[in-house]
Amino acid sequence: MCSVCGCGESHQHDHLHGKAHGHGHHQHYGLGPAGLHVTGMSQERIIRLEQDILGRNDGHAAQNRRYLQNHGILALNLVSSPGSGKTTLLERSLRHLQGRRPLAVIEGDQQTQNDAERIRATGVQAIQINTGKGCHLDAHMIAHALETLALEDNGLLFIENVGNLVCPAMFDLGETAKVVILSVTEGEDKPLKYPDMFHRAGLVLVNKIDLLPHLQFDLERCLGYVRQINAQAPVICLSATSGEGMDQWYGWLEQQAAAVPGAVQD
Ligand SMILES: Nc1nc2c(ncn2[C@@H]2O[C@H](COP(=O)(O)OP(=O)(O)OP(=O)(O)O)[C@@H](O)[C@H]2O)c(=O)[nH]1
Ligand SMILES: [Mg+2]
Repeated sequence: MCSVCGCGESHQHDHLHGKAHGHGHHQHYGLGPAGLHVTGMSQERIIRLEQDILGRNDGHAAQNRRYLQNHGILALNLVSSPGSGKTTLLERSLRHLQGRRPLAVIEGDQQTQNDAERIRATGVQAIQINTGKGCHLDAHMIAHALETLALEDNGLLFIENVGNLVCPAMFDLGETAKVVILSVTEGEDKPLKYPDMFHRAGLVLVNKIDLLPHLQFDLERCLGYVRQINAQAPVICLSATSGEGMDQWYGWLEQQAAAVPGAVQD
């Protein structure tokens, strides 16, 4: 009996060294201490590298968090797979929020400035960060963007992360909360397939509900899967194009903004 994964085999050794083991047609490479496999690298070395990279990132994230707190800024990190509707949601939200508080957006994509241009068209300032081959924003990138933005005190900062449900989960940016967006065209089981991301959500938005009549998407089943991974995060179902459910999202934003202590006066 393997004490690591609890199956009837005797392959603890494989887990400890990060090798896959198979039950029939299933091979799992994530059962070692590092939780992942890199060919030619020991589990211990992967862990050391990860601690080094994430440790540096966390240092920058702590500095960002201090800066944002000192300026009374609510910062939300929007994460999802590509095309779930992050920018569409932001365009509509920014038009609604304009004039209520200072606003700014940091856009993350591997290439193009498309999303920053879409945001600027609403009249809100936006910085585009292109990550090249990188698959996520990190806290150091955000620190530079914060310097350039110089968002006014007590403002609201949206960070649209690179569309990817995996890597952005690992990198704290110093944000107040992660907002995970799942659109109904992606299938109900995404919370189970990408649990790290859903586990870290402060809020889950289920977008594109206007499409439900055209899809075989079991909303209740999806909400059950979200609960299974994260029982605390509130869930709001909405459509960024039809506007249904947007009032609940604005209500959540108001609540979060009210909970941020005001800027520190010097
Ligand atoms: N029907 C419907 N379509 C939507 C909704 N929200 C976004 N879309 C469409 O989904 C597509 C992708 O939207 P984007 O806002 O660019 O998605 P994104 O998450 O910002 O995409 P990336 O930045 O590339 O990851 C566009 O064609 C949008 O018009 C929605 O609520 N309903
Ligand atoms: Mg986008």
